[in-house]
Amino acid sequence: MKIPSNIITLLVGIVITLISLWYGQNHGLMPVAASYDATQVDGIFNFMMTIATGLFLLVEGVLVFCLIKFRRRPGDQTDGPPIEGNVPLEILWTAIPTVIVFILALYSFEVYNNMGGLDPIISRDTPPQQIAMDSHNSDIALGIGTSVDETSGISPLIVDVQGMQYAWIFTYPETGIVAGELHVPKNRPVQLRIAATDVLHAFWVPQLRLKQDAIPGRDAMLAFTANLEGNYPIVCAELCGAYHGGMKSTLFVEDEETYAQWVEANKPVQEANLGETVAVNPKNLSDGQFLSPYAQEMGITADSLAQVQPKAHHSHLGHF
Ligand SMILES: [Cu+2]
Repeated sequence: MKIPSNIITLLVGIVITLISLWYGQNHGLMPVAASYDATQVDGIFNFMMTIATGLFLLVEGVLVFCLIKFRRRPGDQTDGPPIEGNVPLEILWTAIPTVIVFILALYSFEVYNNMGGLDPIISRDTPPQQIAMDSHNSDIALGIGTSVDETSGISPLIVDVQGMQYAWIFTYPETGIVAGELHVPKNRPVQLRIAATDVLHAFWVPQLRLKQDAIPGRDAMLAFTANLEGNYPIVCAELCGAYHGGMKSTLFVEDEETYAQWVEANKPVQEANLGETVAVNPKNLSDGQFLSPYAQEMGITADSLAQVQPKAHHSHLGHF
């Protein structure tokens, strides 16, 4: 019994579709998604992967099939049949990619808009003069703004990000912290104001699916709400000089408590009532006050310091 060829074509089509749908969700090419935005980006990536898998199987399948089916038999010296053009086929294989590209364009625009790509402005909680300052030298705002899902009434954590040869510097206007690592609490909207001091850099966190050029003299922003605790690499993704490859940092997404502890441990010293002065005369401080900024990271409190070798540093300072 011979199975009709259109039935075989249908079955092959179903198998290719099923394999494509499965592989589109199980390609394993992406790192974990640490934000809702990242999940949306994965949606479009998986969709493109599904289409690409189907096309690959179709094109390679036909190729391999034809290689075997239409191979030259022994003793066959004839030419192949002269086939010239096929208008319906031309129309079909122009129309299908056109439709696919249109769907992808609409889908990606939708995702970009959802992420805040059309609205990369600093949130309304920022004082107006700050907004004016941020946009004074740019006609078009760059980056990804706060998305609709992120404007949930929680004031965003604003961090100034400076790219320089060869490091990232993170300044927190809220607490005055300056750090070489980026710490953010989970589920709180974050707005990064990104700039560069020397040459082009690019701020990239694969797990957030976000990348933004850092441009000297021009501000850009990236907004996101991380929803998965963990440590993620921050990579400079723009060749910026000899040590570009070493321009790496880490994004720490932490729970509220861990983040609060980090803020407490890294707050500038003047927060501890040492006044606004840049230089503090240590003679006016008790032992505990003098040593606590240095001992804090070791988990030693001012009280326990006071019990160890009282007046120790005064005796040393007496020589100056
Ligand atoms: Cu760089």
